[in-house]
Amino acid sequence: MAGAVPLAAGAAPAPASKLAADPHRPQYHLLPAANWMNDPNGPIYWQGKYHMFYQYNPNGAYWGDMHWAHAVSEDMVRWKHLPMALAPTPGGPDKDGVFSGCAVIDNGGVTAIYTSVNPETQSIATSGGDLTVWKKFAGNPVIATPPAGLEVAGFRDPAVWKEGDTWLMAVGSGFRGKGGAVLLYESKDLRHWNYLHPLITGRMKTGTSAKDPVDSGEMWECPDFFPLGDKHLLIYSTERVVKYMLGGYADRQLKPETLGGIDYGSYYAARTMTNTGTNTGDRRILWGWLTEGRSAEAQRAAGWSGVMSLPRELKLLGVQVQMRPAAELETLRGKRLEADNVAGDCLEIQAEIDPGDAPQAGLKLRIAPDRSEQTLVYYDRDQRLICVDRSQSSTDRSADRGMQSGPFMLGRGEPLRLRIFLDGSVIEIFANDRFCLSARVYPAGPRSTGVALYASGGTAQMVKFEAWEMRPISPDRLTS
Ligand code: DQQ
Repeated sequence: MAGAVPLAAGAAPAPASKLAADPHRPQYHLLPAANWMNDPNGPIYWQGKYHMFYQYNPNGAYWGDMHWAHAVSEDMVRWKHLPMALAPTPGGPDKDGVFSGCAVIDNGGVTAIYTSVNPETQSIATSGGDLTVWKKFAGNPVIATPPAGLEVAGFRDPAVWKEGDTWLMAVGSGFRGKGGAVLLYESKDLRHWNYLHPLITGRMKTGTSAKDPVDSGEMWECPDFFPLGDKHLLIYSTERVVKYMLGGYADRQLKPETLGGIDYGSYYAARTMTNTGTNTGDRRILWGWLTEGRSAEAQRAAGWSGVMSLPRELKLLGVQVQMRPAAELETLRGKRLEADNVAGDCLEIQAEIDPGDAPQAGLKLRIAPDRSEQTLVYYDRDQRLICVDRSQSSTDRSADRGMQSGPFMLGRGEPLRLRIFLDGSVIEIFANDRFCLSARVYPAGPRSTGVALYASGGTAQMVKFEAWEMRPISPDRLTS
């Protein structure tokens, strides 16, 4: 895909051979052939294929000049890059960037709804067939200003769905000094929109004001809103994490009952799609941007930045949001590894651990033969957390070393069930189908690939353990 996009003058592309040899570059996650990517945009199942668009900078491995890049897949796992879908139009409302948004099926084709900048307004573009040719609507922007009388902290990242014959749009927003919000619009034709009211307004903690309203929670980015079981789920990104509200939906307002985290690690700007029309049932699939954990200089030097998460299936179990890796990922499993001989950086691991009397129990990953590097993933019984300790993940001091953690509690007698995907610098962790944390680590040693049980302060027991080598998704992924 990057090959189809001219690089900006002066930008030197990282040679494909360098990228291919980079041990930190994932092998079975979707990412562009080079350069920067961030948010998933408009994932959609259309005419028998899954299409993924995402924020992309063709000029290098840094954020800027936002485009919508495009990839297609038959199974949500193996991807083929296609030419750039949407680029800024000089002199147009999106001249300074085609920011995040969604895609819906309408009128025999696909309509993308996205944010144009500057200023932030909402625009649309239409396509059909293989979705490689897009036409921007001549009347863009379709929403030219935030609602009259509202002083908003931001106005972007539309999510659109249909109720009966009415289209609804949720726009990420918020109010300075108060909190984030999702603004709700309605339309009959995707072109003319009426503002209704906030779908939901958040209340920020007092005294948290920051320069950037996203850091303080005064601005919610990338909302997505949909039915899940007999409830509705809102996901939104703020304060560098993806949160959710689960509740009822009445009078076109969300009545939240439960709040939670979608992922407590290096994961942002999540967005979902349905599998409606596939032969695998009507599933709700979540995608997110795996952010980097190393310096901007290190990213530029590497020539790439950002990775798409693995597809995650969401379900409602009682009042619990269940999150599981999509079953299609099992088709990537290669050689099965014996428990006493597991090593690698391109693996799926399933471990069931009885923490016993150990206040901390889990796994050590990416262990160096001389123990100079290792990453700990464990349940902390007393603190009721799942933690990823990256303090010894890399001897390279430019890599993030911070602890990552999120709230989690095992029931009485419930074992810790970890499902972990290792892929270069990516560690995607699923615990007991109800907790996720995606971490990025950059071990410097080529042989930092060991895996072992971890327990501290007591004795834990491995009840079950299975692991597989994972196959790279496409030999052309690195250069196409
Ligand atoms: N990224 C996009 C915005 C969005 C942010 C710009 C979230 O539309 O708010 O690249 O990562």
